[in-house]
Amino acid sequence: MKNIMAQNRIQEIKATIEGKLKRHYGRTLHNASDEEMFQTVALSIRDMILEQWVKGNEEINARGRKKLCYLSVEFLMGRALVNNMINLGVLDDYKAVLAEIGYPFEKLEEQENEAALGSGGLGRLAACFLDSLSTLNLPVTGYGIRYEYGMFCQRIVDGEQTEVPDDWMCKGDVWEIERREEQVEVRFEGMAEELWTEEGLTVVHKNFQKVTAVPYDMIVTGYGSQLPATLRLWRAEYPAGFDFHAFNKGDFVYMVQQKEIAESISKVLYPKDDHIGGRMLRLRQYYFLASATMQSIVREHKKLYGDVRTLPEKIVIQINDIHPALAIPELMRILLDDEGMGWDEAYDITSRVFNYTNHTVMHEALESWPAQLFKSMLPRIYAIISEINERFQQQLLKRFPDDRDKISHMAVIAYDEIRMAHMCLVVCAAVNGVSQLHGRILKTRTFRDFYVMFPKKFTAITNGITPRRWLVSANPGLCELIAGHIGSRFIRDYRELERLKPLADDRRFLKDFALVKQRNKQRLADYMFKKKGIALNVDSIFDVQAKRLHEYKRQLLKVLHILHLYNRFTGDECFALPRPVTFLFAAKASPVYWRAKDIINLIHAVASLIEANPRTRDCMKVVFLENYNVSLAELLIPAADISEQISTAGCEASGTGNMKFMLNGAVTLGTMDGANVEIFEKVGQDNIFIFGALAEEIARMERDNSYNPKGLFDGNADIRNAVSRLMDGSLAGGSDRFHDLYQSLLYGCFDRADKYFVLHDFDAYRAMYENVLNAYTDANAWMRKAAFNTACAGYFSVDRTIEEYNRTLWGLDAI
Ligand code: 26V
Repeated sequence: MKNIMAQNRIQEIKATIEGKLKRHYGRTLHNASDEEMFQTVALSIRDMILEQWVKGNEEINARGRKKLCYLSVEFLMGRALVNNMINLGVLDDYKAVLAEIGYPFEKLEEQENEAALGSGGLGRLAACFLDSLSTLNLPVTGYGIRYEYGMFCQRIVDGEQTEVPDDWMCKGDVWEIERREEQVEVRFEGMAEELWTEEGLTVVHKNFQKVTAVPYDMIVTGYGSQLPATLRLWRAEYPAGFDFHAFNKGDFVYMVQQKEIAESISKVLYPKDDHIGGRMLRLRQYYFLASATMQSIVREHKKLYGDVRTLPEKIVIQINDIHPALAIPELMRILLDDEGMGWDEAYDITSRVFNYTNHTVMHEALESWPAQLFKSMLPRIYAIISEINERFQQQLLKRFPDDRDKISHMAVIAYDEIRMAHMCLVVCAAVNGVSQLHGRILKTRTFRDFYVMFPKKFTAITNGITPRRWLVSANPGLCELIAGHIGSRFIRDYRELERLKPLADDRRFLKDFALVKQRNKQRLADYMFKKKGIALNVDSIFDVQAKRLHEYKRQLLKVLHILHLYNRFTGDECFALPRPVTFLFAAKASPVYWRAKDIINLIHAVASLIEANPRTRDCMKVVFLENYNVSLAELLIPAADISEQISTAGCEASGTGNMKFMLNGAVTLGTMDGANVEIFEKVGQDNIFIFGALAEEIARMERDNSYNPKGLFDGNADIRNAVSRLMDGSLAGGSDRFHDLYQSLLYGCFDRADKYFVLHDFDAYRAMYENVLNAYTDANAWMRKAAFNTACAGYFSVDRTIEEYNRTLWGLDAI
C-alpha cells in the first residue's frame, strides 16, 4: 500500500516536471538543458511552498497574530533546493523521479548558485533563525538588501587571495517574487526645514534625492512547517519617470549618473571596508534598508489594523547588530512627520518595538559616523538622533551631575561622531549578547556604564544552528545512523539527541559512527581531487579551521604550530607523529585587510615547505580550501576529526562553526571563548581539548600592559624557531615576505605587539596538541568522544535559541 502511494507520488511529480518543461521551455525530459532542468524542478518545489505560504499568512492575518521583523544587512542563505525538498519531505520522491528519468541528482544540486548575501556568522545566524522560526510555525519576516553581487568569490593565485565578483543572480533567482506594487520611496540629502504652524512644529524634508526601493520576497521553508518564513529583500532603483525634465533639457549624462548612484545602493555586499567612499555607500545601504523596511511595516500594519498606535502589540523588531539601527530614528520620523504624533508618544511606541542583538566586542566593529557626513546625507534623521541625544543627556545630567566625562562617554553624539550602538542601548527595550561569556563582557566591559543605567535591558541568549541543514542535509550518513537508533524526532526536537548518550559506550555504534566519518572524509577527498586535483589522505587526521580570516581567530597560531612540528621533523631524525595529519584551512579575508591576506599567503608557503621535504610530506599536509562558502562548509564539516576554535579569549562573541563541527562528531580543540565555554560545560573535560589564557587573564594583561611577547620569543626555543621561519628565507616569497607578520608579533606595527596573544598561548596549544594526537591513537576512545559530542549538541540547536528569544523577548504564538 505504502509502495503504491509512493509510486503515485513519483508519477505525479514526473508529470509535473514534464508539463512545466513543455510549457516554460518547449522541451521534453530528453532534450532539456541542465539549467532548464534545475529551473523546472525548482519551480515545482516553489509551487508547493507557495501553497503553504498563502494559507499560513492568511491565518496569521485573520487571527491578528503578533509578528517578528528581523532586520539584518546579511542573510547567508546558501543553496535552497535540497533544503526545501527535505523540509517538504519530498527528497526521496524527487531522487526516485530523477533516477527514473536517468538524470543525476548531484548535477541538479550543482546548478544552483548559492545566495551568499553575507560574509560570516552574523549572516548565517540570520538564515538559521528563519529556518527555525518557520519550523516552529512562528510568524516572521526577515528584511535585508537584495545585493546583486554577494560575498566575493575567492580565487587563489600563486598563494595569494584575489577577489572575483559573485554574480549569483546571473540566471535569475527562482525563489524570489517581485512585489513591484509594494515599492516605497527612500529620501536622501536635501534639508529638514522646521515650520511652526497652528498645529505646532512640523518638519518638512525638502530638495531630497529619491531612490525607489522594490521588494523581492523569498519564501524560506522550515522542516514540516505550516508557515514558511518570508525574506523581503530590497532592490534600489532610480525612480521611474523622475527627472524626465532634465532629460528633456538635454541633461542626459546627469540623469544616467544619478541612476547609477541610486542603483549602486543594492549593487554589492560589503566585506568589512574602511575606505571613506565605501563608507558613504555603506551608510546609504543602511538607511535604504531601514527606511524601506519601516515604511513597509507601518503601511502593512495600518492596512491590517488601521491604527499605528497598536504597533507594539502586533510587531516586534529585532535589530541584527547595529547595521540596521537607523530603523529606530526612521520609525520616529514616520510617527512624527507622517503620522503627526508628538515626541513622547512616538518615542514610547518606538522604544517598545525594538530589541538589539550585539554580535561583537571588537572595537573596530562598533560603528560610528562622522556627524557632518551623516547630517548631509540624512538631515531629518540626524535631527531626530540629536533630539534623542539631547534628552538622554538631560537624563544623564540628573543622574551624574558632576561627571562630565561619563556623560560625554555615554552620549549618542559626541566629538562629532554618531555612535550607533549607544543609540540602540538608549532606545531599545532589550539588548542581548550571543553567548553567556559575551553577555557578561557586554555588561562588565563594553557597555558597563549602560548596564549600570539600564540593568534590566541586558540578557544573553546563546546562539544555535539548524540541524536541518547542518546534519540532515550535510551529513545524510550520520542522520540515518542516528535515526536508526533513536528515530527521527531529533530533527524537530533538539532534546531527543541526548538519547544518543548511552550509545557512546556501545562499541558497535561507535564502529558505525567511525564508518560514517570515514565516508565523509572520502566524500571530501573525492571532491577535492575532482575539483582541484588535490589528493587527501583519508587515513590521516582531518584537523580543520574554517571561518573568516581575522587575527583574533588566530589562524596564525595554528600555522606557527605546524612550523614547530616541521622543525621537530627536521631537527630530530627520530621524531614521528603517531598518525599523519592533514591541516585544512578555509577562510576569506576582507579585500583590504592586508595582514589577513598575508596569513593566507603564509599558509600556502608553509604547505609548499612541507610538501617539498621528503621527511614531512607523507605525514603532514597543509591544504587551503579555496572560496569557503555554505556549500563547501556542508562538505567540509562532516569530514572533520578536530574542530579548531582557538580565538583569543574574550574576542569571539559566540562562534557557530564550533557548534556545526560538534554536531557532526568533531572534537573541539579550543580556548575558553564564546560558546566554546558552553560546549565545554555540555561535553565535560574528557570530550574537549581546552587550552590557553582565560578572558579575565587576557583582560588583566591588557590593563596592566604586562604582556611581553619578545620575552617569550627570547626565552622559548620552540617559539623562537617557529617564528624565525618567517624571516630566515625558508618560505616561498623570500625573507621579506612575512616581515610585517613577524614584526606584528614581536614589536607591533602602530599597535601593541602580538595584540591577540598568539605567542602567549603557543606553548599551551603545543602541549594540548600532543594530547590530541595521543588521544586519537585509541580509535574507540576517540570515537566515543566524537559521538558524545554529537549527543550533547542538542542544546546548540537554533530551535532552543529561538525558544529563548521568544520566551524572553518576542512573545509570539505559533499557528
Ligand atoms: C567583526 C569585526 C572584527 C574587527 C574588525 C571589524 C569587524 C567588522 C565586522 C565584524 C563582524 C561583526 C559581526 C559578526 O559577524 N559577528 C559574529 O556573529 C556571530 C553570530 O552571532 C558570532 O557567532 C561570531 O562570534 C561573531 O563574530
